[in-house]
Amino acid sequence: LKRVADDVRSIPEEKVPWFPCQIKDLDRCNMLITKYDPDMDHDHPGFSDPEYRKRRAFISELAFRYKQGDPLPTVEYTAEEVSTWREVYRQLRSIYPSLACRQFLDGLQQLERECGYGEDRIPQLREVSAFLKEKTGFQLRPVAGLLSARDFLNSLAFRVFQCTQYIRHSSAPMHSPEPDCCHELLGHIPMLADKEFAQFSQEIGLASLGVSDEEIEKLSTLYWFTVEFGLCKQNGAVRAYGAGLLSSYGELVYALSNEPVYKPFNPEETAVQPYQDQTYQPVYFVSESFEDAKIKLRRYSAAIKRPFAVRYEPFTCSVEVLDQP
Ligand code: NLE
Ligand code: FE2
Repeated sequence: LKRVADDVRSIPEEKVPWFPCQIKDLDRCNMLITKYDPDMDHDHPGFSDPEYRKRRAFISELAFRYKQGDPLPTVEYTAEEVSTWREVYRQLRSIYPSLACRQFLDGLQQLERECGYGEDRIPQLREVSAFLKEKTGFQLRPVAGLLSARDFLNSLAFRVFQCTQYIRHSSAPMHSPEPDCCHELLGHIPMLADKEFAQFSQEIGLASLGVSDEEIEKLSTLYWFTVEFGLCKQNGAVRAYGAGLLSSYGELVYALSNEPVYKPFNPEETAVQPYQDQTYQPVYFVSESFEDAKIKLRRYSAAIKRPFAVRYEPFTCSVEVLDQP
């Protein structure tokens, strides 16, 4: 039996939080967490740089105005921004071959060959989105900053990746506490070009639709220690697959040194591990393989209880809500 989201919301004994059912509903998934942005956070390297804050406000405006289906905005990056990108790209590129997982290296090579990735210019979201669409069906949507976990995860259900477009402050190229285009373009995009990873990302998204705040908190903690900061074994060595590591020279080197604590990845334990979002992680979870992390996280997501089931309908890019059989 088919139901639409509005019916589900009125099931009397279960209060189901609103969730997007059509791709255009993502226009409502825009709740920002502003605690780390340069206007709010006194420790942000851009806090006392009015030029930087003005630039951020300008780029934010492009994201606020964006509606699903609009062409993605292009940004003409300044020479200073390009030079920050160059520094980040050059440093990271030199250590990827020995520290990044195979799937990441494959994706990055394709982006360098087919999508103009390199140190001389910052790729535009528009061209990257077109590239991903062909590889895995993922598309990008501009976002003004760090999004709430629910809105971010819900978007993945539609193979939409919400992507920041500003760049980190030039004084701190090696680590940023908030996402920026270096983090998205270098950390996330190469992984999203992998078919299996894309499928797995969408499944996490589908699992997040309409679940309680407690479940969102656990799911986003798992996301944090895997998709953002995950390590895996590959040919006997530990490698990074998490985007937060792959976009931060400082933390990538740190995570693969013998300083931090490693724990084996286990969703039940990982989901309740307190995490650090201001500086390097005190603990990293290592999976036996990249595939192992994927299977375990997928199993965890699939087991989250809901009074209904969802099915993604690719022809209309919409989610069907079904009675739990
Ligand atoms: N620490 C990451 C970086 O420097 O690129 C960003 C993490 C965003 C969750
Ligand atoms: Fe991220």
